[in-house]
Amino acid sequence: MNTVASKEKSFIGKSIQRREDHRLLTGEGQYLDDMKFQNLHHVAFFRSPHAHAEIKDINIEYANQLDGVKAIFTGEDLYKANVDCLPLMSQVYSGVKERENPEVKPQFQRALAYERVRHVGEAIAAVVASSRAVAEDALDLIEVEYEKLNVVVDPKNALDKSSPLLFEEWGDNSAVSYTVQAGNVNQAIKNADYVLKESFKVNRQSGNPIETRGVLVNWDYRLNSLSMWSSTQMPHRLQKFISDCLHLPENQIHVIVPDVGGGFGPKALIYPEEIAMAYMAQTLKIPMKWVEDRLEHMMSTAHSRDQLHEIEVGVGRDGMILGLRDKFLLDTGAYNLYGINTSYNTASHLPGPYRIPSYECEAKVVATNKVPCSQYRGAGRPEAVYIMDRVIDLIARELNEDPAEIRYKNLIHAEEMPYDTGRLYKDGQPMIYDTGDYQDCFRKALEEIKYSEYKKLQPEYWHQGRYIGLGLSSYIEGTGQGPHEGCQIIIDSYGDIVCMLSTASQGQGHETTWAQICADHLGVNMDQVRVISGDTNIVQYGSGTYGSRSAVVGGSAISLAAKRVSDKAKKMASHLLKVSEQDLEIENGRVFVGEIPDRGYSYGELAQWLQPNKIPYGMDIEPGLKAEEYFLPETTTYSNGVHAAIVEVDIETGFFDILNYVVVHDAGKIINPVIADGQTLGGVAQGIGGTIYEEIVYDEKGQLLTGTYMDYLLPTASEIPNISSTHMESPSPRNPLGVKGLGESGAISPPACLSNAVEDALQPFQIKLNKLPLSPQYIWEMIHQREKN
Ligand code: MCN
Repeated sequence: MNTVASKEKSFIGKSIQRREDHRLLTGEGQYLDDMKFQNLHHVAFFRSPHAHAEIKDINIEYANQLDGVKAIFTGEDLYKANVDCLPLMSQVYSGVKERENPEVKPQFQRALAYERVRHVGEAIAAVVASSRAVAEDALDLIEVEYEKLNVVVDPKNALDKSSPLLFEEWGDNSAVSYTVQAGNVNQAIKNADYVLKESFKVNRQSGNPIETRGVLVNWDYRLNSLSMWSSTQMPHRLQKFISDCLHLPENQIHVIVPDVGGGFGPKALIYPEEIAMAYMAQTLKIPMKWVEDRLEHMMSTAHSRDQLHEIEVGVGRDGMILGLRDKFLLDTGAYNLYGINTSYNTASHLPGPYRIPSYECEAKVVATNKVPCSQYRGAGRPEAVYIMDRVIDLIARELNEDPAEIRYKNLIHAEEMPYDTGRLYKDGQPMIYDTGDYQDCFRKALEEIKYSEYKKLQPEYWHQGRYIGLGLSSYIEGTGQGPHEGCQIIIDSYGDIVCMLSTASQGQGHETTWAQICADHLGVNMDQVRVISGDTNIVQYGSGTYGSRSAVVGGSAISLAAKRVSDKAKKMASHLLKVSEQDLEIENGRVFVGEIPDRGYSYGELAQWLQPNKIPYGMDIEPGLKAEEYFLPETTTYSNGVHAAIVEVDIETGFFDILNYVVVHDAGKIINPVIADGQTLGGVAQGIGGTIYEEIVYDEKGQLLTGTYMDYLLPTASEIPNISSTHMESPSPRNPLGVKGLGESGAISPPACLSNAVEDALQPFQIKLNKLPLSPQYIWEMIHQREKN
């Protein structure tokens, strides 16, 4: 691949191999655990064995006497030191506040639990020692006296008057509640020819990046400031949280994100351990490290999904949906970390790409004695799409129609774009889909999966005793929302270009795609651009890599910063060449007079002229060929897509194989198709895992039963079929690049698509699969229950 820019050539849109991969695949990655420090100490956390208990007493005397133990901190120490509770992650934006006025209870999560523990695995104390082994040995010597409290585990009981309360201050276990409304759903259902009522359950899942969470902290005596390396998805948010909890100025906190082995959403939260580590480093002023082990990951890193839905849908005789009412419970566990965020993603995305004139969704987020439950790739959207696309199949079944027909006729038409859904997005802005041809995308997916051919063959398969089925699912995804991300570009006198971003990468290929955008906008060779990101000292403000937003928000910030740098280069060149800036062009890293290419300067030469001692006398220009710019999207961009799968079910065992999996999606202008493919395939693989294998299970006492990979099943490569991915491109007018996000999209449709496929295969048994995961046991039981009746 030629990586030299010219007028005709653009890097954006080309399948350029990920430049970071060689480093990462040959052991040259720099992950948190690779970092070396003199006098490095190690931390282990003492965690609650109970789901709900009062802490009566903590005895650290014996643990403190162990050789190698430097210090032990308890919740009481931090409480007395005035370390504040972690703030809520997201605010309720004004539009939503005025229209839906959600009730959001305050957040009381502490860096180390004080007086009360509310889930198994909650950190109570931290040991700082010469090695992790010593720190863990010391944990065994800590004695805690508890008074056990009643627990609430089942979200269905959480709001009962008789349920124990997690926070007396709240008065009940409702963390968040609100209703999203558009149109008159009562009337729509009254007028309908058919009314469908169904319940659905979405399983609780865990994120499971290869690299677990980790934190390394050091106190810098010279700068009198704290440095923290964290595998977080949100360096600037982490900086602000530490500042808020410890009352330490933001300028005295430097957060750096090294290479990260996956985040997938759970690392887009700020955790108690990060705050505790910051406090301990500030107190002891020595470097120390904590890397979560896998059991800790399962019992202390946020879970996700875990929703129960009750829907009522009114449908006309022609199969058109007239109104849909949904009531759902999201089990947020012991602490509601992200306010309305995940539940609102579900509530606002549920109607998806379908035209639903009347819609009402009552969301209740309830607290239980489990690990906090927040976001994981898709963050509330896979749940929404699962409900909606199951509903479409169930309507088709009720009317004895083809699900593809019902889906197609209910899809929003291209001529209706921009399409106002009548709802608000969580940013408080009207939810108006920007661009996309949903029906065309759908037709393309039917073509790719050979729908008509399959339809003809299916009866024959049944005749042969084979249970083969096809499932479809169509989604939209709100991507690229604010707040700002920033980019700073600096070109030095060698012409070396550094493109610095406020976002951090966890494996999304940012080093490559940011270089593509930067090179195109500066008119340079891509290899000249070095990309640095995830460091609060290089760009002052930023939010993080989540919500498939980095390409839209960070990418656009690059284009703005590059424009300012090239404008500045032109200004300098125009002064030196004594021509107007309008007569100058930029190509291959040179600014030159359009008609006389030999008359010009390279970026490096211009950067030399922009050094403080070289700027021509009297010229009104700041030193340095550099710029820092921030981009704030006016509102969200909406990606869309269709998944189609063919499965074969073994009715003796309940297992099923995925014979074919097709994705057709539209994320606006694609920066790098091969990276977009990788993102899609990775997302689908995680979606398949969450649909078939993965489920976090608790017993009635709130004990985690799935703390290891013997109990919590993850798919391996052999369970993932070949997945084809086709891009359609409807550029968004809402950002300078025309892009929409795609990092989560692959994970959004598999639950719906595979459930529909398995149910289709099992048509002869007339069963309904309204629960996830689609484990062999569940499928087998459903078949056999049917056979018994
Ligand atoms: N891209 C593109 N063309 C577009 C949009 C995006 O080529 N039209 C490229 C981007 O330049 C970027 C990648 O695709 O390299 C993903 O971009 P984007 O959709 O903006 O998503 P983010 O970069 O913000 O990444 C977040 C998203 C989320 S929310 C989760 S969860 C997730 C995901 O990305 N976690 C991941 N993908 C992941 N991939 C890896 N390897 N590891 C994770 O933890």
